[in-house]
Amino acid sequence: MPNTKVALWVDEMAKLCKPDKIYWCDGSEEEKKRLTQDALKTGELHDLNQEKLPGCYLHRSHQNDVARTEHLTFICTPTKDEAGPTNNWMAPAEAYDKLGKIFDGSMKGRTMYVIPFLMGSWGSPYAKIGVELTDSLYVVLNMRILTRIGNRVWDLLGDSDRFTRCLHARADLDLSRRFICHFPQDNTIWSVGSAYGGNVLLGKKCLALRLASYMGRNENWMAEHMLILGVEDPSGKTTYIAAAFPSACGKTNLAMMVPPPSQTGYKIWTVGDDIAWLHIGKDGRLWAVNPEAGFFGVAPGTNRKSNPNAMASVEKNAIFTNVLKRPDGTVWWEGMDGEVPAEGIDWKGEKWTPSAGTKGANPNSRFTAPASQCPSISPEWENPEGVPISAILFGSRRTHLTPLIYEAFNWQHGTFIGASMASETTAAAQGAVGVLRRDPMAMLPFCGYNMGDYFAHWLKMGALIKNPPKIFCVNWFRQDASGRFLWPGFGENIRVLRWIIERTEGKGSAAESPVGLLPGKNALCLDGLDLSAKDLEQLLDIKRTEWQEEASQIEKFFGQFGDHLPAALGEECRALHKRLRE
Ligand code: GTP
Ligand code: SPV
Ligand code: MN
Repeated sequence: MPNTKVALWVDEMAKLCKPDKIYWCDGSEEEKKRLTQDALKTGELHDLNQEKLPGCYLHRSHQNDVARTEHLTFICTPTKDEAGPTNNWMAPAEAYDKLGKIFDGSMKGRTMYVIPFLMGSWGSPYAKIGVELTDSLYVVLNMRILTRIGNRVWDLLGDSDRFTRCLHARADLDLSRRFICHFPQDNTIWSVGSAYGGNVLLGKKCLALRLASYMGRNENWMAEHMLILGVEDPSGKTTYIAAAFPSACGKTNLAMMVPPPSQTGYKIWTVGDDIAWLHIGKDGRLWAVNPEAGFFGVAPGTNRKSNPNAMASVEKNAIFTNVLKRPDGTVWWEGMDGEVPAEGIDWKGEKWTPSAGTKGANPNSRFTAPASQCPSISPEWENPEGVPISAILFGSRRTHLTPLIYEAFNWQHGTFIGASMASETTAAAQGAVGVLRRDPMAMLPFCGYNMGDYFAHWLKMGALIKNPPKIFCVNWFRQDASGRFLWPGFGENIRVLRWIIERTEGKGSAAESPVGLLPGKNALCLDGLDLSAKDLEQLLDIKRTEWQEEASQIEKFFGQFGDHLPAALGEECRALHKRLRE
């Protein structure tokens, strides 16, 4: 049973939102069936072919509400300085007042659902409790998949008030009245005016990254936008890697990758595909847990060849958001296997044919699926202590400049590489696509405090960890002059992971370059791969003049952090400049 602190808060929020009814979710299977039927009635879910896709449903969001809205996302700390130059900031009192007016009466005629949820596995010392209040059944049904919900959470909470207070209302979905506000000091999140993904599934980006990064800073751990995977080698040894790539830049794909037949004996185990909480374990090393229980993955481009494990994960009990519905009640998106359907109902709910010249599925259409359904899910994925991390990867989408793979000289240099990352923007957030922007550690939209202090926290963690993981930078997206990807990517990325693992074992040859350590001659296993010598050369090429420009851009980017920028990062930037001139 919820304790009095929960009851008082729910009561207070209900007085504000004025729902007709309050419903306390218990997490049972019977409840899931009932709420699914309710969502079919309200139109929040559409039925699919239950024979071909058992337990699967389709959701269409409002057309102005198809991705995270970063310009409407705020960190509400007492001072602007605490939020830092890369976050939008609003004073807490102003935010409570402004959003309070929008929440006021927003649930009239509706039901407020109370969702007790856990981020992290049952029994994990690192798990965190949240309670989300929402008037969206879509949110309830997604949170059931992405987090661990139900009465067990009340038992875990006991009479404590250590839970994140998450309030969400769809309100009128008007962009001018949409706000996603975080109050780190109050352990509170208020989100209004949206009903899509990361804006409203408050356990995910809002709690597990923005608030958790703030908690981690105070408690010596890290919350990162990282996948976690294990690579099993032919001898049966498994090495764990965590990797930060910006949104829609390949985390889910890498986490579930299937090595090609030529790489016999290698297998990838999926621990997580989006978020990692990293703690110093009893042995002093860095360990990672996945706080989520499911995937909210990008649909377009997912097919049996690029990601068979994701395809298998969504065969049942999945929610599809903004994909195309075929006449036979199955789903389709651009880049799926097989023929393009001759007709269907597109993500907007309109009749569609290939000749329409529009997309059948929204570019940021997604699937929500339980992680337990993934064939490559690691036997360790719910281990309360997590898995020990041997390497950290930073990856971004850069058609030019950054090589396929290079290694940092040490933790401080690796922190610099992460802090200076840039990537071309994707459809995962509202706004222009393909524009290069700095996205430190893939955390630009998700850091809950001043990013300069966040860099300092990274440096501090490096000093606290015994044998810190080696840090690498990867880029699957480099193109030649004609716009062709130089690297085949997907399953073939195992070849890069093999070199990375060798390096963590003190093996594998490396050649020094001004930006970091590149694979030595023949150090990458390219057996059975149709890659020309010229393409390989381009993939690992460091163009000094372009890198000098890059170093200047980094310096400029760092400048905005003022006193908050750790001196070590300024030094790394100067050292890069110097190495490039030599
Ligand atoms: P979020 O869920 O938004 O955080 O994204 P994610 O990082 O999990 O992205 P995801 O794995 O879904 O990547 C989606 C996009 O990256 C698709 O367009 C893929 O085709 C593309 N992609 C993934 N891996 C590769 C690769 O190795 N090479 C190339 N060229 N594209 C890739
Ligand atoms: C991302 O944008 O990085 C996602 C999807 O993982 S969302 O949950 O909408 O933030
Ligand atoms: Mn993500």
